[in-house]
Amino acid sequence: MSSPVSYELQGKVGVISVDNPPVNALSQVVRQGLLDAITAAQSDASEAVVIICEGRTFIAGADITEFGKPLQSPWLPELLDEIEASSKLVVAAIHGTALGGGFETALAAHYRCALASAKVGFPEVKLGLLPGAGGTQRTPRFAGVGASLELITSGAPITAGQAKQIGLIDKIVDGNLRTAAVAFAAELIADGTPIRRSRDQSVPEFDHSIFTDYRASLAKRARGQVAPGHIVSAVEAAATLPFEEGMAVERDLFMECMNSPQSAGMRHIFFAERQASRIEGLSKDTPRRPVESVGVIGGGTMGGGIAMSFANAGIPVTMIEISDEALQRGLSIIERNYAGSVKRGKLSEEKAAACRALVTGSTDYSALADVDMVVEAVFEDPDLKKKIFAQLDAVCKPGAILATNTSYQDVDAIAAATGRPEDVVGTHFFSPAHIMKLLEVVRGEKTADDVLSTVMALAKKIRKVAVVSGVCYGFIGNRMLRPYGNTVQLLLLEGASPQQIDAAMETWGMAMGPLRVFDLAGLDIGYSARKALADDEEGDPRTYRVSDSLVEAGRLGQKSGSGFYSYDEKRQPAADPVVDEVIEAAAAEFGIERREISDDEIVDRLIAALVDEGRKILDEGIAQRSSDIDVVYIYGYGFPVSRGGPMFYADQQ
Ligand code: 3H9
Repeated sequence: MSSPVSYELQGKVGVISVDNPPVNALSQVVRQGLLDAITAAQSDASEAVVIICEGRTFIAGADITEFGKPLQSPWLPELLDEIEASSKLVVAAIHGTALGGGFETALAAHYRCALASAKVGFPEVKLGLLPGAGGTQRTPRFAGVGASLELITSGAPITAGQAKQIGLIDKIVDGNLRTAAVAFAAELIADGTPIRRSRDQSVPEFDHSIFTDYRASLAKRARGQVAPGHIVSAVEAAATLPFEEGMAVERDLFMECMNSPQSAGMRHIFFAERQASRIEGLSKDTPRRPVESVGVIGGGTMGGGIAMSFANAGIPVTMIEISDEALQRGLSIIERNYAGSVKRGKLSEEKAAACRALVTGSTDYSALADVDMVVEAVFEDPDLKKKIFAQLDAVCKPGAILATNTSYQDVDAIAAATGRPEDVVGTHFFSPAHIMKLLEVVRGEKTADDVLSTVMALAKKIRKVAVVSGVCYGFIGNRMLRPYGNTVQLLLLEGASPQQIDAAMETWGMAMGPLRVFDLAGLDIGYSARKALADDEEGDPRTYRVSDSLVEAGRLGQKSGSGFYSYDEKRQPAADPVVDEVIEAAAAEFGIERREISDDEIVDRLIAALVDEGRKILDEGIAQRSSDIDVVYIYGYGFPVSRGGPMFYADQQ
């Protein structure tokens, strides 16, 4: 097998080229190839060496598929030491994304040039890791402590221009990268520029309190995660110890993270997210329909967020509402949201204006005659939805994709209201739709393959993580929420308080405890849904008596100022003795003797409720694979990514 790394002389410059698609990850053969090439360069006619990559990107990091397996030589830190020790001046030439071990390779080179379009960074923290090949030691020597802590703890890449400003890139080049990099290397030799090894640089002055401050803020921002704190310790070692000793500290901390269940969970999600886009029985080259314009029906919170998701990706949207007044209200919510993003510095004024301009409105369905796709986002009334789909069938052009944003309803029944059920699909967004990453794509019995394949590709374009679900009440996520909610109600009756349940789940890692979630969503929603069911379908009264009593007392959740908690004007929750009385009365009604319940029992029973339903969902073929369920819970329900999702967590236990 030929090596993915080639080496050739171009005049006085030796060019090492990595070609390991898709992202030039540093698998063992690449590391070996780099080692062979840099070794060869030491004794040939070259005066300098350029490291460059073929394909769409510079090295995007260590090969994550090798993690958790026995180490194979050469080990990346050793290879990078060899590169840094080179007696010939080494230049890294960056395009695409130089990430993690990829950027560490560039930092081991003596100089770095990059195309302006390139980005660099350390996403390791998102895998529960820290840079383990000198990144925490070399970065502060060029960029200083503050910028390094920001770059490495955030995991967010920066542009080549920003990297140049903080000293991580030496030159921004344009045109052909190889030509420019070879010219840069030749220029450095001609100027007699000395070899600059990071290990010989000293870390610029810093204030020691920065480490304490970072630790304190990360304890809040990255609650319960090990890697961010370890990153601070590794950077502190870089700033206070000689290079070799700092490297040893980094190595120990890296190995600790690598062997942690947190990193295993986060690595699982990295691959699960990519796996989720694969649809069983559908080949990669299933044709796709063009989607260059979209209609959204309904200008409420959901419709507005969906419209923004498309507009943010440059896709024009026509929003339909029943009256001019409702339309104006919908459009002004969008306006406000964009203004808020500008104010928070998330979006430039120009970009916000451009996105906003892509959303227009109408009260007439005929405005949808030419759109490529429509997403219906009206409230959960099955008859209304069917009526809307019959109307869409009448006005939309042939081949338009007709999607419903229902959270629960039968997509097949909605599709049957049209004469083209093959064009109908579910696209279940999560609120706020312009922010939440999850999109459940509901495959109806008759949904055409090209419709499904189009929607999955479109999801990526609008920066959502899409998971395919079959048709059932609540699809994957909301269906699992039902037994979870039922168990919460039982725990209340048996002796736990709302505060205890929420605290136990939040300490365990959930973004928000279940009772606060219920209050946020509105207790009346489940109440009305249940009241619409026949008596024998309502289920075990122990699983809803407390909530129902609260609704009947006018406590609908945050929106009415009280639910399981009382809320002040800033929507801060406070325990309320009235709720305890409601719970105690319900427990007495069912003859349940309340007892002390441990936090562990709360967590175990609630997670088991999710997992049991998840297993049924798998058995019924509603989810394609167990990791898809994990992706749904991580991206849609605030499940802690460091636990890898409910199904992964259960497998680990
Ligand atoms: C590290 O470097 C540790 C070191 O500090 C220390 C070591 C001692 N490995 O995302 P895409 C696959 S930790 C293996 O769809 P995009 C991916 O699974 C690493 N495989 O493309 C997918 O496979 P498939 C730090 C990888 O264009 C395919 O490539 N680096 C890796 O949307 C395409 O991926 C990172 O965390 C990898 N490192 O985005 C960077 N990366 O087609 C992780 C990707 O079979 N990668 N694959 O599903 C990314 O963020 C994105 O892939 C990237 C491209 C932005 C590069």
